[in-house]
Amino acid sequence: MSPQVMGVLNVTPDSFSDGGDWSDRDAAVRRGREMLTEGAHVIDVGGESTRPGAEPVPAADEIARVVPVIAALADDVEASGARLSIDTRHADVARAAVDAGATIINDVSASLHHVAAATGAGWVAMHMQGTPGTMQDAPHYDDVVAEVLAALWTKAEDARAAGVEECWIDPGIGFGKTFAHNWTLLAAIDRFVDTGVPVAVGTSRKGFLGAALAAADDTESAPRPDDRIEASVTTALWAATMGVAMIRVHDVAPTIIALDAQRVRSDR
Ligand code: PMM
Repeated sequence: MSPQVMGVLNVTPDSFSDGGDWSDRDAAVRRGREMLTEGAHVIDVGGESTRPGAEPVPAADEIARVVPVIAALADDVEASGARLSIDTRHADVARAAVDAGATIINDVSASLHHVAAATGAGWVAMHMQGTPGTMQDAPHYDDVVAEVLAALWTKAEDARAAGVEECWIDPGIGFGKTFAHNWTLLAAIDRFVDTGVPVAVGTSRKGFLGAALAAADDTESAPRPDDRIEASVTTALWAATMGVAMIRVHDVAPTIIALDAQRVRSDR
């Protein structure tokens, strides 16, 4: 079965790829609707950049960015049978977003299961070593797959015990990970799938893809994030092949075309 596609909608001035593109409310709503027509299953609205070194945003500012966009998209999302998620680390933001119509908390801190339990929302527990401010200083693991897997398994168990009915795990590509860690996690993503907890993954436009493209081209300078689409789609297909159930992407249309082609091919 093809994975669900979660389209990224960052209502931020400073996200690494689409920062500033949708920080105007109307532009964000237009982009959300466009992703729905492209076939996105989930629209993931975020109001705080988590790129390495990003400054934290006060919860009130984050709420002011995301809630109007979620509220404006809620009817369209429901009409197309899709869902809204809130990408946040903050309980107040998660609650306000669920009140406005989000049904998934995409939790990059993997600490908000109590909000999911209290609201009945789904919960994505994403792994991060450290915080966005410091996570890329010197990420270290003895065994990155075993450690990330164990941490996420514990989070999923805690969530289930607290009454969360819909729980996802995500290895957090690029969050306190070297490029080598990212590749190792992707190569072993089937071990996460084997837990039986649905797996979400986000590789879209990330730095390790830029570095791989630069190396393949024998150049020092990585292509810009929006020139990493083919590499993003390739890793999305890999994840789908390995049984990942949700792929988080900036480029919804090419990802869905590639996933559809792969499904048709495997159905024959
Ligand atoms: N990556 C980013 C933000 N949120 N959420 C999940 N679940 N998984 C990810 O890999 C992930 C995420 C990176 O920032 P972006 O919004 O600029 O892509």
